[in-house]
Amino acid sequence: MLDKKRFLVTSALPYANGPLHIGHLAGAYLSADIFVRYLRLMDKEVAFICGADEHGAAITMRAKKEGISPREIIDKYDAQFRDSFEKMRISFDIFHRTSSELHHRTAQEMFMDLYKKGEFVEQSTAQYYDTEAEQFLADRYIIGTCPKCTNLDAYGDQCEKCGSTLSPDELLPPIRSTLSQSTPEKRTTSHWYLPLDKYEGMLREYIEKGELNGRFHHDASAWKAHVIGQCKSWLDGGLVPRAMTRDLDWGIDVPQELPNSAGKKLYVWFDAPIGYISATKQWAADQQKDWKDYWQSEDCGLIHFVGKDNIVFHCLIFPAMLKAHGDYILPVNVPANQFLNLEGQKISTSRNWAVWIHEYVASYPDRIDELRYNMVKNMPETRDSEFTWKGFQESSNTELVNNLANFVNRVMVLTNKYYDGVMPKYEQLLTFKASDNAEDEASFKDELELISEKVEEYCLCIEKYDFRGAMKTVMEISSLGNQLLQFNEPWKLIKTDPLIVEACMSAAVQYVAVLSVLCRPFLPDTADRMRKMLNLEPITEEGELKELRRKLSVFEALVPKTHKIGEPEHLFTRIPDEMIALEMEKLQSTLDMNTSTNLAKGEKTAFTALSATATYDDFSIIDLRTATILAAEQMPKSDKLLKLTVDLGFEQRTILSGIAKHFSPEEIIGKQILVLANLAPRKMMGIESNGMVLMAENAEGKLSFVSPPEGWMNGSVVK
Ligand code: B3M
Ligand code: ZN
Repeated sequence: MLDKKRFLVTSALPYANGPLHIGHLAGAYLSADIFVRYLRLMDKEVAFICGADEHGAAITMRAKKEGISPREIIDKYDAQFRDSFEKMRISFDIFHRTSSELHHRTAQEMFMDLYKKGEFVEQSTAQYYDTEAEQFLADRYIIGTCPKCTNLDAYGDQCEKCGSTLSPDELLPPIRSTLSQSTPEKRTTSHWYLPLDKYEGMLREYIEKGELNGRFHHDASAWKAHVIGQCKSWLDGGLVPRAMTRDLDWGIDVPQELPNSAGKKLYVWFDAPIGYISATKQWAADQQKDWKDYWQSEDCGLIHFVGKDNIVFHCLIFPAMLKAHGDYILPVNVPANQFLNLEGQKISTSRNWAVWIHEYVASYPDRIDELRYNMVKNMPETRDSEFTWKGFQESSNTELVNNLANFVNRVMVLTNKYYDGVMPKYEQLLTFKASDNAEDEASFKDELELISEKVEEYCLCIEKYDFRGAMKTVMEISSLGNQLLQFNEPWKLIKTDPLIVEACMSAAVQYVAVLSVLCRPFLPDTADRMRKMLNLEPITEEGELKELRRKLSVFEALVPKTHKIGEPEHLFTRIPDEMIALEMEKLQSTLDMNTSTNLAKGEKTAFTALSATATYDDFSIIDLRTATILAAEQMPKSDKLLKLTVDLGFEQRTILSGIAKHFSPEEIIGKQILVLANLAPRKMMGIESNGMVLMAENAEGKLSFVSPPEGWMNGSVVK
């Protein structure tokens, strides 16, 4: 796999229209970072490229919503991205911006090159036009029904429910404009189209066989099945010409020398992937390198890390653009990830259902590796996966604290105690047999061989983009280390069999040295701290893994004889229950807020669009009842939740409600309320909540109970 001299690794350019969340991280950034750090450890030349995607309707929509200019929006999020990525230790070689002059020029040049080669077809078509807002509608501004999953709120470019990439003409009615909520009409406009149909044969060969111009290009069997599957289904559906320009006022101008270019901008999906090229140009200029060694040389392997909603752009459309140009290499792999869900629901920016990276790094600056570890554990490598705070706590505490940190700490403590921190003789390790007669008893040399095998397994996993698998082998090595200590019990043998202890501890220190290298791509801070404890050179990611493998293969000591290690410290501390409770509470108040916002739509229609249409059947499964609050108390350790005892007429229930900031327990006892009575039970902070209290929220965020008239019988059906 690593048969290229150089690698150009990209992570999807995030839209500068909102903060990053854990789904982004698990999808395209952490995976790429792990891979790139691995390449560097294997002594490969690599450029790790990213930047902010600062054009397109996503930006203008956000600016409109916040009442500020697109420029202010992109500056705000560009700065936030840089900070979040740096704190999460995502090691880009450059994080660039598509608003930069260099990028505008690069994208326009690419457009002109294709234009001059006659690669575009100019076509007049009827497109959606909002007569109230008096403008053509960007794909994002058009909402209609998804042809694939019947979601009524699919965007003209994508359905967020099923992840399908769409074009506005595929949307089924009812269609509406998000600018005015009116039904748009079709008007004629002319644009430059890239005839993707022309590239269908080439793309099919490229995707299905890994061939280009009839020659081997890459190992198609190394691509993820879901990536190939999505591409095939697009190809099978037949490719059609796709417009590479738009009628917009925010974006990169279509080069003015072209006729009819006034008011036209480059399509954001034309310009964004070129952002990888312009970023590389900037980086190469800064480093005195030649960007063409990366983009226009067969010695270079181009790899795009993206989320699943970006697959077709990177596997079909961008390759068609690059091929149309002719001078560029095509990706050798696009190891896209699927979606990460959060606590049983899809992550959603608009519903604030997310763990936001900028919040996490601010709240838990010393727990970066815990998040990285959990992201890897839950990485949606081949199918959608799920992040839960409980799971986060559990795996941090059992795997990082009990296994990894515990092993490293024991080795450090014992080595310091028995040998004053000076490495026991490595030779003991190679010749010593724990027992002379028991054949099945492994020598310490065998232990080292086993570790060697694990290291090879780790490399194979990473090269297959199986990062979960690689992380697992790291934890297995740590478990083996713990078993080694447990089995040999140096604390018992130190008096009677000092030679066994010497060999055992020597092996254990080697394990820690191995772990310090293997942890580096996943847990960079932790790796640094292990090196410090071992009193070894910090890892600079210049071939250390290659060197480690060489040493292991010839049984060379990883920590030299007579080397004195440093002081023990704890690599990880336990995640306390309070942290989990706090985070769950945050999510709960989002849930409450969303529910009350939906119910208070009457107050908010001036600001918020109505939710998707509910059918009669949708409504009929909702069971709303009148009820009375019998008792209320503040939940311990929570400033948001009240624990209510509610009389529903036919039974009493416990309901946890996130209203503590709005009401004191005393003032609401005796209140008559409406309850969503058939809501699935939900356990929070150890207590099961059975139902939800309905609240109306006004435009200022103030809450009010929704109550039946006084004296109304509890348990009455609301319909
Ligand atoms: N900004 C879409 C996204 O953030 C888009 C990726 C561009 S990669 C060239 O999902
Ligand atoms: Zn859909």
